[in-house]
Amino acid sequence: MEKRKLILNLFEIGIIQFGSFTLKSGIQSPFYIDFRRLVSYPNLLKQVGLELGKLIDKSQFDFICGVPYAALSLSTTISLEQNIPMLIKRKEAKKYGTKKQIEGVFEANQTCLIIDDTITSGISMLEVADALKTEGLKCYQMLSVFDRMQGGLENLRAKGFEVKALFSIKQLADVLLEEGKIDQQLHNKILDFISANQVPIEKVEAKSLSYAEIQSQAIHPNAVKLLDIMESKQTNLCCSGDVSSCEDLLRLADEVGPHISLLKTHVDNLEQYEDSFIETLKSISKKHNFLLFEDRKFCDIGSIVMGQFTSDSYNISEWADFITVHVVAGSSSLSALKSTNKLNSCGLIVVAEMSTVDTLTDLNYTNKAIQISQDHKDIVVGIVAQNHRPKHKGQLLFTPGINIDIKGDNLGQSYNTPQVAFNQKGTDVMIVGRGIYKAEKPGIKAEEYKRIGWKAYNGRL
Ligand code: S5P
Repeated sequence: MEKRKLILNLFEIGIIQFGSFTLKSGIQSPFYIDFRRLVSYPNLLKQVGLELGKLIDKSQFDFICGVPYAALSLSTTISLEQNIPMLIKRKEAKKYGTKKQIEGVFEANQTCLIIDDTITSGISMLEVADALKTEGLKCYQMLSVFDRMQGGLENLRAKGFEVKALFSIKQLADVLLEEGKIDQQLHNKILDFISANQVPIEKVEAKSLSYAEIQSQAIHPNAVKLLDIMESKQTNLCCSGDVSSCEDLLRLADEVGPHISLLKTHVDNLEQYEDSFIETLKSISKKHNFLLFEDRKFCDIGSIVMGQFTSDSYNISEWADFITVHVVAGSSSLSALKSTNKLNSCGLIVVAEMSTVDTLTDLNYTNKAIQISQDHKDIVVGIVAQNHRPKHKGQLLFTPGINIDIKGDNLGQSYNTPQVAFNQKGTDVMIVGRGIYKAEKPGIKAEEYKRIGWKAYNGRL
């Protein structure tokens, strides 16, 4: 079938629609492409499969794999038509059993072509490529029906993939204009939208995995536990309870408890600290189902951090689900903490980059801290950082310096909004202190942060 005819047929069945559509990112788009409708038109599905098939050379790969769900029917069509074995990427990784992300019969080092219906930023295809790589497969080529011309094709090529698309939004708009299906004004609006909404490679790199995907690769039991809580309570909020007395902290914990997944403490800042305080805090954490994160930022030589972690005065190793560590002393301090045998019940969070305006954590330091975190992936659940994600896919990014009302505190702290943190920097967990505990009603404020944070996380997927 001629390409022009194919475009007109796709337009007729409503796969290409014009109007005002709100995209997942919140942006208004003058057009919408929905290939999921194609399964209701088997003849047309077959035609699209045939046209895509003309763009591939099956001697160059062993399998094809469609990006779920919309491209599954396309890959099946091509697979049947050309007798090419198929693989299926699970949308949600299995929680139990093999934890396998790719279904099908394959061996390490075999190659796979990835198929999608639409390229926007390139992120979805990259995620499938990552999942294939994790299973030992190789991927060099990608194919899509449609390119929205928003930079995705270039992003994927910049990452070294050979990418082809059957047609672009410009070709589609040109055909529909020539055939009188849209007018010149709409044609201009489409092209203006494309040039104003390019997705740069930096945004693609900041894009992080879904919580389910992180959980499927998480190693430490507390990371798995935390992600379970986040999903079940629908909150990625860590409240930093930096109040000065135990009494105030217990009150705060009870108020914000229903809205948080984690409570962060600085117990050495608390007046009137008594051992019984921790017992009460633990019971509040059980009641509201959140975990405890002591932000002690251990940073000395191995023999000292071991003592600080296990000493009687705060007994941190006995109650904290997570602790922060600096790696300024090198990876040996992490090995020392591990040798206490207390890290099965407590995960480490490495401070890789700080939020202060004059921080000394430059790129060189941050990269080394991320590398050390990866090297210790059995005990490190994630990193604290602003602009960098952990290397290991099962580790989380925790980001402090979040406030929806102010930009800084005149003491060096600088703030971002949750939207910036989740959508531009790929944050997984936001840490909010004064934004919540200084509010008149911390419980209500925490609920507001919870709602904004969850929405922002969903916007990045
Ligand atoms: O870089 C950092 C790392 C941390 S852990 N910047 C930070 O602000 N923090 C902590 O996050 C800090 O110790 C404080 O407990 C919290 C931020 O509090 P806020 O009141 O500024 O939201």
